[in-house]
Amino acid sequence: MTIQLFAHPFSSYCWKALIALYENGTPFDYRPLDPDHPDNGSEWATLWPLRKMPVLVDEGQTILETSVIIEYLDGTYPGPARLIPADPAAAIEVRMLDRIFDNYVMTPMMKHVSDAMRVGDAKDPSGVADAGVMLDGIYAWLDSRLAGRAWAAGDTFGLADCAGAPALFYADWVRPISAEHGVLRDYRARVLARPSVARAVEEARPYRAFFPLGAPDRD
Ligand SMILES: N[C@@H](CCC(=O)N[C@@H](CS)C(=O)NCC(=O)O)C(=O)O
Repeated sequence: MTIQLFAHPFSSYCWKALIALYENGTPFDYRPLDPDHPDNGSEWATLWPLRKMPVLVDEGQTILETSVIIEYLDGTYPGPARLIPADPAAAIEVRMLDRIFDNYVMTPMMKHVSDAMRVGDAKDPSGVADAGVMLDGIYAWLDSRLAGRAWAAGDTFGLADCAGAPALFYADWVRPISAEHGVLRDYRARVLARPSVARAVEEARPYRAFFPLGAPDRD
């Protein structure tokens, strides 16, 4: 049975799983979550009532949460790109950076995006201000942590980069990484040029008009 991924090409967390699949050329059945495929949406809502995407289904198992999806792919369908190192000490850095990108880049980036879709009293300016402070703080930390590294956790592309690529792609749109954080800016450019990531960027391009803050004319 082929792996099925319920996803949308513009979703940052869907990119994270897609990049892992593309890295190893892992065959899968893309189940788009869009108005043209209402059956996919109904099945997805049954699989994961919280309606978070992506969701991976394989061999009767439903795998939720992108970090776990990538652990699953790496363990069950290993390819030339090992996304989590076998060495436990190296794996700690990879997993730590993965959590940092999700919690402290993706989350405050999404706060900006979700607030832009709210109207009137539902808006949360102080929450957005806090999210901006978090992004500034994590940009500075990452700029120092990534110094001298080709990829987020060292010399090898892996899980942390699958998380870092979409998080930094969109975070730089909502709160540009300043020139003083040259290491981080260079890492973002490098990771966006990786073929698996470039493919996700291209697949998302037709949806940019829907970016609620206005997509910048770059990338
Ligand atoms: N922690 C989850 C986050 C998934 C997530 O928040 N996905 C977003 C799309 S980028 C989503 O489904 N948003 C819809 C919503 O929150 O209603 C993961 O790693 O899979």
